[in-house]
Amino acid sequence: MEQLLKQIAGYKEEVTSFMASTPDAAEEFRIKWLGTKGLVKTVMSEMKNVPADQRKEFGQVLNEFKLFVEAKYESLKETGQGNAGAGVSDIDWSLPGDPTPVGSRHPLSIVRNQVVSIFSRLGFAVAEGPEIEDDWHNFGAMNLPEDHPARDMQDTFYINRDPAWLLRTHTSSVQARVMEKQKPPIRVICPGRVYRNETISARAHCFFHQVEGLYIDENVSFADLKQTLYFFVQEMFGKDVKIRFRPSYFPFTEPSAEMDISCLICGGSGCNVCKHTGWVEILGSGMVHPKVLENFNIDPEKYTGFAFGMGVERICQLKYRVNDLRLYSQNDIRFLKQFTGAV
Ligand code: 2NL
Repeated sequence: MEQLLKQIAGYKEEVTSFMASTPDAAEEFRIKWLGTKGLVKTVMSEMKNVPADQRKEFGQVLNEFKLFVEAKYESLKETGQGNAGAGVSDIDWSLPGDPTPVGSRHPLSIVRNQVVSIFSRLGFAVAEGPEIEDDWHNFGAMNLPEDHPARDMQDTFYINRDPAWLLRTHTSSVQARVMEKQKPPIRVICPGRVYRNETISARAHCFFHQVEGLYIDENVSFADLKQTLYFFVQEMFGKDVKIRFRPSYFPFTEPSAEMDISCLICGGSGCNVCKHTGWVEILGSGMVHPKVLENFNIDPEKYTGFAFGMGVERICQLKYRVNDLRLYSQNDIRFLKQFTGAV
């Protein structure tokens, strides 16, 4: 009896200090202690040698020992270790983790940010406005006559419920709102989405993105316009790029001019991108029409201004060789992930 109690105490110590050292340590432990030929069964079988008057007391000791071993086995199974922090599990913690895919900025956002950043270095502030506009801010204030084709249902999206409202066709409506609130000097850049009722194809979409600029102060000249846009082109496309202006017409500017840059692909010698002319068009511009200034009570005798507008898709096409406008709005991950890392 004395002998047996000592043996059980020794077993208890052994069980307590057991630590998993291999992935199947729990199973080895079970076979050694709880298996059909295990040590728990062996000590249990000693019961028959215990004198009858001590059996009750000894039975309790044995039972407690069995529960103790079973508890240890459960904890070995659960943690794979039996002792928190010690031993080994079947997870290899040294393996690298699963890669987390990194998103990328949309190419139009990248280019828009670059344009905004270049003009902000020249002192232009960013202004934004609503995409749903009224006729006055989008057309009337910009000197577009009542019968101008742009006002036609064919070209502009009017709101069905109330055709007094429309989806802005250019961001000039934002500059209109700036001129309404602010007196010269005005120097703003307006990036935003605009809408035109077009059949969608590789070359046309029913919405696109614009950046327009407006600079009004005393003595603002066409030379200022040229130098500002020349600076922009050099920052955007590099120092070797040349510019040229062609006379044009917009109702809101007079005189008006479209600006070309020397072809980035062939450097001016002629290719399909420039249709063998050596030049590609990138923006429209001009001196703000006196009627537009008058619409906002800005005296055209005292103040002059220049304005310009460019399509972000167009700039992006020239920078990144995107040859189908639809790619910008299809969200095809194979297209978008090519811009990973750009800001
Ligand atoms: C183009 C041409 C242009 C403007 C936009 C403008 C704005 C005000 C007054 C006068 Cl508030 N003009 N904007 C002027 C000339 C051209 O855009 O081809 N855009 C994509």
